[in-house]
Amino acid sequence: MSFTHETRPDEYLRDENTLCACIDEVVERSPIFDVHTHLFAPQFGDLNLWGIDELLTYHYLVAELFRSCEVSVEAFWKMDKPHQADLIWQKLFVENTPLSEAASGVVAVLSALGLNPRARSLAEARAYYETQSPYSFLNKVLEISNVSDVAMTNDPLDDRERQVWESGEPIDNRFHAVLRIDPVVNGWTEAFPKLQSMGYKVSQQIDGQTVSEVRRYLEDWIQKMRPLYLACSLDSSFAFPEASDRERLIEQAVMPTVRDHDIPFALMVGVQRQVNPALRSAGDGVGRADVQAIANLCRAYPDARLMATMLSRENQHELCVAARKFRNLLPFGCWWFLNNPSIIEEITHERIEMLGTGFVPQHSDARVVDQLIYKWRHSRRVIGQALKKSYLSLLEDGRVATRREVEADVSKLFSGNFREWTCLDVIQAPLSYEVKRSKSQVGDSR
Ligand code: RAT
Ligand code: ZN
Repeated sequence: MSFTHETRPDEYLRDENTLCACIDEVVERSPIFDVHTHLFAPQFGDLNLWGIDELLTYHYLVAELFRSCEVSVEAFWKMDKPHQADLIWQKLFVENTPLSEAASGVVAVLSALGLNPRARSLAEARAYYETQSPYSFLNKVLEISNVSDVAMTNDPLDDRERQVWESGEPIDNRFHAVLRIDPVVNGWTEAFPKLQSMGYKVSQQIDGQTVSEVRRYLEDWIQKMRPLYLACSLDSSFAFPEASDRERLIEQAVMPTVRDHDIPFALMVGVQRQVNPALRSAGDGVGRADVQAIANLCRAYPDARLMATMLSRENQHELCVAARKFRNLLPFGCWWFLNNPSIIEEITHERIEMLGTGFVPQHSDARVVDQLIYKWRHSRRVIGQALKKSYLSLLEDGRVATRREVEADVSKLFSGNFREWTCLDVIQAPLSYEVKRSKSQVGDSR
């Protein structure tokens, strides 16, 4: 008699081998909700990046190129994308062994697609991609990586993106909007003329009218995009409270809006933007930040749901401690420079030890569809390792776990915690959305 997943009786995992085999299997077949990416649904046309040239010109690899050859940064930026990709392939994959995380990731993608990762040129890969179409390729990648849902990063101030939202074209429902507010919060001087051109009566000075108008902007785009959450990256100097435009905007516009709409606010803290501007998108760095700023926000807004990821490895333990103190804080992901297997395993284990399963272990940060394949293959593997360590120590301590428990825990980590945090089913239903919106009045103070 064969059992389906639902009808199979539960099973005690009494010894190390059975336990580890079960964790491997469950981790492998549990679908992922990828909570932070820079991917776009195919409806966004050219913003939907995929294919060998995009894969190889990923800014993580661009940064590595300049350490592996003498080409000048200026000469590189003058090349067109296929030539940049050829150069990166030659230097990082043909002349060197692709051992770094970003480089070995490309190898994993090529192998998964049946392409030769030792090829001397990109001819075979280019010929393969020529035969693919955006939709069927996307479907293939989502299937290989077992990713069910993808959160995008959406900026209404981007003209190309705004057009798609304004066209009202339905978006592939595996993709979910996330309203990114970096330009407003971090670059008000450049952002306010843009908001003015969109009809918002804002001024450079963050006065009462400007605050109301920023709230109107956020409300309009919450209506249009139905985002899962609002997100902002913050540099390592981020403090709360502080005397700054950034603080005024967060306190007077962002927090009242997320509270009224009952939408989480995700803080991504610890970047040092453009430490080497010549490298453009590859020129950002990392700095240790102050977790107190996040704790202060959690304390000031106990009814807001906050998510946080921090870029510095040194901040991870303090972030776990903050999450133990504030139930309105959900740590998520091993962000960017932390998205390396050795670090993901360490951080995941640390989080399990301090938070049980109350966190979101990883997001891919993929910019190119194909990257889902390697980013999730690598992350799944090490999240599985971290889980095995914890389950084995539980076994040693005298508690035998069951298969259902493993399934439930993995499901929380891979999608359930995030779905619950974002009230996914509620927030995406237009009716309840209207109800929430009616609570919201521009100009409310906290
Ligand atoms: O990881 C990245 O690709 C970075 O360039 C950033 O985009 C970062 O993830 C961010 O969202 O700001
Ligand atoms: Zn990102």
